[in-house]
Amino acid sequence: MPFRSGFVCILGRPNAGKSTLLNALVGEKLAIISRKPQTTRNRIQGVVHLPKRKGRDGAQIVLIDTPGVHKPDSSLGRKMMVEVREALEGCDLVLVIMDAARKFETRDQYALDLLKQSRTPAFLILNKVDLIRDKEKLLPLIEEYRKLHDFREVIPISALKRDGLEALLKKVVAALPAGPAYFGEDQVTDQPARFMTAEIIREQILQGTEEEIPYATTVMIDSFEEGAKLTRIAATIYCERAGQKGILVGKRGQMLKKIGSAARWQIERMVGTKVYLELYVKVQPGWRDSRGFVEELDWRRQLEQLTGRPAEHTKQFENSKFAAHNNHSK
Ligand SMILES: Nc1nc2c(ncn2[C@@H]2O[C@H](COP(=O)(O)OP(=O)(O)OP(=O)(O)O)[C@@H](O)[C@H]2O)c(=O)[nH]1
Ligand SMILES: [Mg+2]
Repeated sequence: MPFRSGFVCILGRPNAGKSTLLNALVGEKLAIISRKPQTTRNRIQGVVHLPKRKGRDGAQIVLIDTPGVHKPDSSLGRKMMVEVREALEGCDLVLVIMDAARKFETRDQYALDLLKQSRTPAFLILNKVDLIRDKEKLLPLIEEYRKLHDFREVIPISALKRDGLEALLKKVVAALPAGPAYFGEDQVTDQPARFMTAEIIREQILQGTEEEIPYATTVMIDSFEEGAKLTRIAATIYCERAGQKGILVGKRGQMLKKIGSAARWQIERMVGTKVYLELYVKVQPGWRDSRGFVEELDWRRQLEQLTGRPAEHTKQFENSKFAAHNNHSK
């Protein structure tokens, strides 16, 4: 059998476990996770390398994690939904992730509507089955979903416990066309360290704060200087109101210190050097509703500004289908 490859979009409502699945399949933490819905704001690419082994053909799966499908009520939300649509365009297979521990709701229909518009073959992935003691209970749910869409496969998994992932990978590979390896063995994502750093900081905010703050916050990297032994990073956390800034900074700066040191530890593991991290907090009233500000947050756009070249022309996209994929979606 020939080598197989393709682009596989992970689609579903907020909190279904899309990013947990991406990380579990790639085997590295590429996307941040939280208990709060609408954690992921950009599409995130992760490459699963499956070299040829005895009894198995070689394959490469390019997964694209996406923001949770929802009805947007801000510029940020609308941009998130654009990211979902761009990820869907030109992909070979869609993995629709549903939370098996919840009943089907009208809100779940949005993801199915997008799927129907894309006309791409799809698998239904019922996630979080570790929460269901009586697996028989899955059967009526599967029936219900089957009536709503013609899924090629229905696969129950637990992304968190890594249950059912081998079976899932096998079926994904079988559904992909013959094709080349688009990415080198050592490449797992297109996301530069600079932007993963912003996400790591945002994850600490999501985990450490409550109510409006996680949603009203964003992180921008002001400078990122890599040295052989030390990486110097300055980043600004934007929030919408003075009261939020007060909480983010905390008494005598305690909160900001906590966010900084937890993030620094993870950034050091990623870049492989010591990290000097400077954090600032700024109030940017109503940034979520500012189209201009939201556009500036887009790391692909920031990369273009930093390099003076369109993102798809950076080294890692050369000769790849992803470049075509990106051009296509503009
Ligand atoms: N019990 C259980 N929890 C899970 C499983 N997969 C994910 N979770 C939890 O569900 C929550 C949401 O997970 P994420 O991976 O961030 O979900 P997401 O779909 O990427 O969410 P958004 O980015 O907000 O759209 C986290 O608390 C995860 O730990 C699973 O298989 N079992
Ligand atoms: Mg996510």
